Parts: sequence; structure tokens; C-alpha cells
Amino acid sequence: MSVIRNNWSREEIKGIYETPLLELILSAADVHRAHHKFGEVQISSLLSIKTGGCSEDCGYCPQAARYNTGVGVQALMKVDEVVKAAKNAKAGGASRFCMGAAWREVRDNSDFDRVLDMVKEVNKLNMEVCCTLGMVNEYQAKRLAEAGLYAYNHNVDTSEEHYGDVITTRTYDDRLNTLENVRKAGISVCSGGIIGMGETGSDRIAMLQTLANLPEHPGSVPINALVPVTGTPMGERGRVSFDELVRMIATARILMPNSAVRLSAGRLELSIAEQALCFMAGANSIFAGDKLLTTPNPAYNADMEMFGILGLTPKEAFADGIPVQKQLLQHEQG
Ligand code: SAM
Ligand code: DTB
Ligand code: SF4
Repeated sequence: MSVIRNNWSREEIKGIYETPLLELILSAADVHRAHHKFGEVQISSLLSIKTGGCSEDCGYCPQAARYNTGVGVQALMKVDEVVKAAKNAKAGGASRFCMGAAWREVRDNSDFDRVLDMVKEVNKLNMEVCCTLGMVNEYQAKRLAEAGLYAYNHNVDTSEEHYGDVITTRTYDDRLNTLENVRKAGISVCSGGIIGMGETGSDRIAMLQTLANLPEHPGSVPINALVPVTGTPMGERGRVSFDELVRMIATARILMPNSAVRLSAGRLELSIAEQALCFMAGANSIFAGDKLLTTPNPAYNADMEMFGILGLTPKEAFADGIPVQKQLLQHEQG
């Protein structure tokens, strides 16, 4: 077992990140085997509950109102439609259900009340419920926790240094504050980033340092490869090569041994062999389903075929323990 540390230096991380690829994969695989059931992969299902029309200027995002990407605006979904989607996801083997909204931040209005109802209902299906709704304050995080939210996704996206080249409508500190509010509410933090946005190797190392030196390691760390979408400022960028993705995953695995490392956006471009290297290097979670939020993802059947070929098994919900809030809720419900 590796010691869990929150004081990684840039030099140490650089040393790991720059290890020759196969050796890096082997080291990460050792850490992975010591801390997780090898070959067990969490299937998360993603649903965009409110799409497009977002006020922010995130340079990668097809849902920002200011970019002409062809993504239409869709108001917040109804609770019963969401529950139906969650049931379908569960039937397909998903143990986590993540609801995403194209919001800058949560506001205390009837839409938020509806999201809280969605959380309560999906929770009853015995799935790990996750939301990604933009910034939240302490009080909103507490309300989400009380509704039974298991995890909250809010990515740091890139390094603090590179951040201003990607987003100008909110700061890196805003992001870290949201993560702190989520952590304090007892919700599992899900935070990672995107590679392929013109960042340097040092930026990637700095981003991993930010994540690994949080007061507690995030419960899950999504590593996204940029999906370039025409109309966004990053629409013409090339795709990252698989070895860069593997290197990021392996380094994240070594720095944060207990976290789930999620091979997130960008899988459509990867062969099964390339994904196999990602799983070897410590990835143990994916988003399954034909669509991410607005962009395509591998077909469900193709993923199940990959699970069969590689001998991967879906991870059960709550295998890492039931959070305090859910225990309280279950107690109340008798
Ligand atoms: N609006 C909320 C927010 O920004 O926190 C939640 C939804 S937002 C789409 C969630 C995350 O999706 C972003 O932080 C980013 O990391 C990721 N993402 C968005 N567009 C992407 C793209 N084109 N390629 C890869 N990842 C992307
Ligand atoms: C995360 O890190 N990746 C997911 C999830 N968290 C919300 C989103 C990826 C979105 C890719 C672009 C799209 O489909 O709109
Ligand atoms: Fe809005 Fe989130 Fe997209 Fe940024 S990433 S534009 S906040 S939906």
C-alpha cells in the first residue's frame, strides 16, 4: 500500500510524469492493484438535465451561449423524465448517475428545488447520485447533501497558470471554494480536468498537484481529453494522443491511490487496445452511454464488448461506503 500524501512537490510529480511510459504504467498498475480490485470499473451514466445557453466563456464548451456550436437550449428536465433515464442507466449496469446543468452557479430558486427532488428520487434507486451544476455555496451544498447527493463534480480543468487562457468569467479560486463547500457538506468531491487545450507539460503537472494536495483527495478524478467542438475557441485543436492520456492517468493513480480515476471525455477516438493501457495505468471508471452531455461517446454495446474482451467487471454502487448523509436519510426513512 502507498502512503496517502497531500504534500506532493512539483519536482516529485514531474519525476513521475516523465518516467518512460511502460515503466510508468507498471508503477501505476502496482499502486492500482494494492488499492483497488484490478479490472473492476465503475460505470457512470451522464445526463444533461439542462442544456446550452450558458453565460460563461469556457473556451472548450459547446454549451456556452456566446459560441455558435449548434447546441440548442433546453430548459430543466422534468423529474419523472430524469428518473426514467436513471432507471435505464441502472438496467445497463451503471452504479452512478451524474446530472449536468449548463449553469454558471446554482441559484436558490424553483429549478434548484426540482434538482433536489431529482436527487432524492434517483437516490431511492440505490445509485450513487452525482451532480455538476456549476458553483455552489456552503448552504446549497448542505441542501444537496441532505437530499442524498453522493458526489459533486466540479473540475479545476487546468493549472492555475493556464486557467485565464481558457476561462475569464470566473476564477480558479472560485472553483476551489466550491470544492471546499462540497467537502465540508460531506459530499464526495469529483474533480479533474481536461488535456489538449494548449497547456504545457508543466501545466498538467501543476493541475495534478492542485488535485493531489487538496485537504482530501477527490473521491474521483475525471481525466478528459478535449473534444474539439466547431464554433468554440478550441474547435480547431487536434486530438491528444493516447500516450498523453495514459501518462496523465498513471500519474493521477500514483499521486491519489484511493481515488477513482475516470477515463472521461475523448474515449470515442481510442481503440480498445489504447483504452486497455488506460485501465492498466489505473483508470477504473468510465462514462457509458451513447452521449456525454452534448457530444457522442462509444455505443453501449461496444463498451460491453470491450468489458468482455478485457475481462472488466462493473463496480457495485457504494462499494466505498455509504456517506453519512445517506445513512441519516435511510435511518429517517426507517
Ligand atoms: N456548468 C457546470 C460547470 O461548468 O461546472 C457543469 C457542466 S460542465 C460541461 C462539466 C465539465 O465538462 C467541465 O468542467 C469540463 O471539464 C467538461 N467539458 C466540457 N466541455 C468539454 C469538452 N469539449 N471536452 C472535454 N471536456 C469538456
Ligand atoms: C467530466 O469531467 N466530464 C463530463 C462530466 N464531468 C460532467 C462532461 C464531459 C463533457 C464533454 C462535452 C459534452 O459532451 O458536452
Ligand atoms: Fe457553462 Fe459549464 Fe460549459 Fe462553462 S463548462 S460554459 S460553466 S456549461
